[in-house]
Amino acid sequence: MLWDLFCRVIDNHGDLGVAWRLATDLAERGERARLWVDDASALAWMAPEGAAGVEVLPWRGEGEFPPPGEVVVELFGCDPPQGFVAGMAAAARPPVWINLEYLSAEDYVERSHGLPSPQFSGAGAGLTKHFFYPGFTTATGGLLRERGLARRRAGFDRAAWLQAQGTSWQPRERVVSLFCYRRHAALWHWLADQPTLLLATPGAAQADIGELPPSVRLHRLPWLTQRDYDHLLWASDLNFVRGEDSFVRAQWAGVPFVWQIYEQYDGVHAGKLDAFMDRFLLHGCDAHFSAQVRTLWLAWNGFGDAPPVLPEAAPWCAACGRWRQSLENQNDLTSQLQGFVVAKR
Ligand code: TRH
Repeated sequence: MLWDLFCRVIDNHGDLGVAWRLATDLAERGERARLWVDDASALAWMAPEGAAGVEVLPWRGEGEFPPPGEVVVELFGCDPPQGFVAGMAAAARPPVWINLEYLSAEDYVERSHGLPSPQFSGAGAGLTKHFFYPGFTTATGGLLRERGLARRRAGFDRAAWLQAQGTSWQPRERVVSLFCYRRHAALWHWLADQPTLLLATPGAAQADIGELPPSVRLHRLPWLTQRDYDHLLWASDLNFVRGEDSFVRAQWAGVPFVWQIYEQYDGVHAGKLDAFMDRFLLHGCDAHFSAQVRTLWLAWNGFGDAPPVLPEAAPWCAACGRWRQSLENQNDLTSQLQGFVVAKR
């Protein structure tokens, strides 16, 4: 099938990051994807070589559009152009129209996933849009997880990859990756307890470094391709991630991670953060460990006091492994999307 994906870049890189990941996953499964995006500039580093089966097209307001494919996915309620929607309404067999929503662990996701939204006005009057919610339970649309991911991860050579990035890894050194909106002042203190190679991504992670503890070696990374960003997560013992896509990829990496949530002006991100911690810490974690993780994550997001130390590595690794396993037992998002489309057609 031909899938038209629409993406509007609001800020940061998650909108395009998710869109690109979905487009390439569809293409790898034999579908064809047209990715309409208003600002594709980040693809120059995220995916400089493009991908077979994915065509990237500029979305510049209204204008002439080709007839739609069999499926239209608007990411994060970005409203495809009216001219394109008119083409959908005029098609002999209108495409299946999906609004792929933001990821959340909150309960409403299960209730809202798959709901229809009949269109009563505008160019799409008479059509029905469907809400598709990614999520962490079987009653949601699941998470993006391309085929062969676990196999690639298992064959990954950390020392060789780090060397190729222009750094080296010394035995017994803890490797930490850092991708964030802002750093907490306590980070250097947390990392001071053992030899650490700190791999900082561009932006806030690298800004105003100041004085590092003697135990920390800093390596500044350039923007990596999306594939290499995964390698960074696999090479690390602890990942600081943010937003939506890097947060999911850290869960597939299966090692301890700290999430910085995208801040919303009305403060609703606090509830979203809590909802995820509640689910994650349910999986066989004892009270002491759960409290340690919760305090750390809250502090990293600007809520509450900083803990004096990081949680112990062993229970943290075990919790992340269990969590990954529970997610791997669920159907991935692209498979679910394909099934949903077939059922609606
Ligand atoms: O950039 P983000 O903060 O994106 C955010 C969130 O998605 C948020 O929910 C959304 O509302 C906002 O954008 C508009 O973080 P995220 O989601 O992790 O996206 C980053 C993408 O960049 C992800 O696909 C990974 C990719 N990436 C690379 O490819 N190379 C890199 O070197 C780095 C650091 C990231």
